[in-house]
Amino acid sequence: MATSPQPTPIPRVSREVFEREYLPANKPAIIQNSLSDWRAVGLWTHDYLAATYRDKRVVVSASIAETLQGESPAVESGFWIKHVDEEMDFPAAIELITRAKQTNRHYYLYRRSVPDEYPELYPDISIPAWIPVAKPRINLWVGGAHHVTTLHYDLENNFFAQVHGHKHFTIFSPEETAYLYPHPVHSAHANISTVDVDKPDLGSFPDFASAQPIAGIVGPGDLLYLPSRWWHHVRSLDDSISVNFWWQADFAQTLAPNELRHLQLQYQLDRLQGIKATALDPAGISFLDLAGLLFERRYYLPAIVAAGAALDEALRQLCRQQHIPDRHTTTLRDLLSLNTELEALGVYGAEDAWRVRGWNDMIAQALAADNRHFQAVDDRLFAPQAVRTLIDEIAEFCRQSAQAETQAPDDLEFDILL
Ligand SMILES: O=C(O)CCC(=O)C(=O)O
Repeated sequence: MATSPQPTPIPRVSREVFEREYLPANKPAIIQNSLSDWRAVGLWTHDYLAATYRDKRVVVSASIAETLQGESPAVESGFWIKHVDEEMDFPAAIELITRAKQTNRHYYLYRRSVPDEYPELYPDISIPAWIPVAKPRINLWVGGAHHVTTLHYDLENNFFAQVHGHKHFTIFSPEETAYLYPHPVHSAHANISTVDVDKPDLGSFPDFASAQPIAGIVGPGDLLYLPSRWWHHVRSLDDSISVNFWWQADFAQTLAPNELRHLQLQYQLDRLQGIKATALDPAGISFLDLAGLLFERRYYLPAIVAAGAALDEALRQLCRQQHIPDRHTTTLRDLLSLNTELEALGVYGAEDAWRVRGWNDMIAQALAADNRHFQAVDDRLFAPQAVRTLIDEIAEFCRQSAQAETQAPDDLEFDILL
C-alpha cells in the first residue's frame, strides 16, 4: 500500500556553504547565524508588538478552514481560499491570533508590508545581503499555534526569517509538480496543491506517494532560503512572528514545471504573446531559443508548444508580407488555416504545405496532451528525436522566411522549404 512520502531534512548550512552551493544552484537551505544583527530576534513577541501598536488599526485574515475542512469541497485548500479580511485594533488582533479570546475563526496577520504598514519595525531587521535588488518586498507574518498555510508556490524568491516561535516547513522542488496535484491552470489557485500534506488522501492522490519532500523546523534566528517556484507547506508550532523578503526570479527559474504547465493554455489564449512580452523579450530570447532551452532540459511537451509559437509567428509574418489583413495577428487562428491560406496564395507549394500540416499535427497533439506529466511524455507520445527534428525544421523555416522578408514582395520567389 502506498504510504506518505518520508521527508529528508532541509539542509542547515553555514553562510559560506550557502553562498557556494545553495544560492547559485537555487536550492533551499536554512542558513545558520544569519540574523545575528537583528534586534528583532529576542525582542519581538506578540505582547511586545501589541504594546508597540496599542492604537493601530490593522487588517487581519480570518479563516474558517479549520472548522470546515473535510465538510465542504469548497474549502479543500483551506486558509488560502477561504479567508476574509477583518479590520480591528492591533491588541484585539493579537488576542484573536493567540486565541486568548475564543472564536471559531482562525486569525493570521499575514503578508503585511513592513515599509508601508509597520515602518517602526524597520530598524529591528536588516535586508539579507544576498538579495540582489535594492527594494525587495518585505512582509510581516504574525500567527498563532497550529496555523497551516497549505501547499503552494510563489513566483518570487524568498528569504524567510523566523523571529519568534517555530514553524515546520515541508518543501518540494518544482520538479515534483507532477506528484502534487495543483489546481487546474485556468483556476485562480493554480499555484496551490489540492493535497492535504498533513493527511494526504493517497486513494485520490496516489502519485503524491512518489513525491520527495524536504522538511524541517525554523526557530528564532533562522533564515530559510526558499527559491522561486519551490512548493511549501507551513505549519506554525507555536505563536510565531516571521519576516520574509520577496524578489523577482531570474529567467532561468521560470523554466520550471509548475510554470511550464501554463504554456498550453497560454498558447490557446494568445499564442504565448503575453509570455513573449513579459519574460522572453526582456531576456532577449526568441520562441525558438525557448524551444531549444526546454528541449535541453527534457521538457519535450512545452518545447513543442514553444516551437509552435515560432511557426505561428513566421506564418503570420508571411501573411503580412502578402498584405493579408492584420486580423491574423490579433485573432487567434490556428496554424492550419494560415497554412491553407498561404498555400492558396501560392506563397508556397503543396509539398511545403504538407510539411507544415505535419508539424501542426505534432503541435496540436502537444497542446492537447496531459500537462501534468509532460516530462514523461517522450516515452508515450513524442520521441525526443522527433521533437529535435521538429524544432530544427521550424528553425530552418523561420530562417528562410526571414530571408525572404528582406526581398521586395513583388520579386518574391518563395522557396522556404528545400
Ligand atoms: O509562514 C507562513 O504561514 C507562510 C509563509 C509563506 O508561504 C511564504 O513565505 O511564502
